Amino acid sequence: MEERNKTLGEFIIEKQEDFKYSSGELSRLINSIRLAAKVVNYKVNQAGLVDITGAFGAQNIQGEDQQKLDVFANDTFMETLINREIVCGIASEENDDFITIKGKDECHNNKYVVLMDPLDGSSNIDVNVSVGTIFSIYRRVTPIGTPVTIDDFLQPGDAQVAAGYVIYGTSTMLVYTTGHGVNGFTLNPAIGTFYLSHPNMQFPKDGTIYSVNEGNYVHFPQGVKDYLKYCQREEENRPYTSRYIGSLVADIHRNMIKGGVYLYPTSSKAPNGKLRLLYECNPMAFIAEQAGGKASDGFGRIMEIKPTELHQRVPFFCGSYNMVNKAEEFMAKYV
Ligand code: AHM
Ligand code: MG
Repeated sequence: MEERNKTLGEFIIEKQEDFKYSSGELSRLINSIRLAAKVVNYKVNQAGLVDITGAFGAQNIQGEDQQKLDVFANDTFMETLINREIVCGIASEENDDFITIKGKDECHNNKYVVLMDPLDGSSNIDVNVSVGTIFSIYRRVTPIGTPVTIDDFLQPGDAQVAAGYVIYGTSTMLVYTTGHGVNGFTLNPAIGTFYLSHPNMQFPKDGTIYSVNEGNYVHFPQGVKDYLKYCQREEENRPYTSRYIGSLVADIHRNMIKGGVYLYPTSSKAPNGKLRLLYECNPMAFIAEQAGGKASDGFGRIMEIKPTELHQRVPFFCGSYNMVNKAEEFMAKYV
């Protein structure tokens, strides 16, 4: 028989013993995410055919206009996780507050909470550019059998049990880690199955790509300005190449494969940066570190930050290890 790649389902079963708490709950949870990802993928692919592009007509908690697909993706992930009674709580970038899920017999007996950005990069939807879903999974810290509280969600990234993203790109991939490396699975749309296509993904230690919204240059801190000038200087393997899609998932995914650094620093317009610690930065940081890369707020590890609020923003420097180090060196000059 011709050998074929493992499916994601097969991989999850095989790896179950790697999971810290191997009751199978985490495996079922990742399976639910896989299912929701396929539903969202189907919808994303219909953009242009049915009326799903454009604004929904409401704003989220951060005052950003919600897109129809933002709302669809949020509902799909929420419904899937709620219906399968697989988690005890969910927090989403699109919702003001976390929700509590009572689960089987209304006993609050599930162990995990999920934090997610259901459709990241939504400004790209209408122009047929890659978007993504980002998720982060923690074990609850409050006792089983009680409703979740905010403490279950405000955990540092280091406490993550699993994290990952789905990229709806030229092909659709699900990439995730449970703290044992990073693996990527590509969806075969004809049969609706994810196959292991990128085993043990690794950030090259060095790279030649920098990804930043350079339109904000004048608003950046001096350390970032100096680092960008360093990237552009004609020396050694520089100038680097500038590549910025404006979809975090796609920019990080490319840089993980090719070698590069992604920056969303503070600016005079956004004094805490733009990206959300819990929904975007922590899961991407977990992936980056598990793939041999690095994630920082410019001065220290993202995953050591103790969150104080659900929708907290943080500056984000993420990518090839040596490149993030170099950016930090420039930042340190202005402390
Ligand atoms: P979103 O969650 O509202 O989609 O915003 C996050 C996105 C990231 O995917 C992307 O890297 C960044 O915002 C782009 O922001 P900007 O347009 O300011 O460069
Ligand atoms: Mg986002």
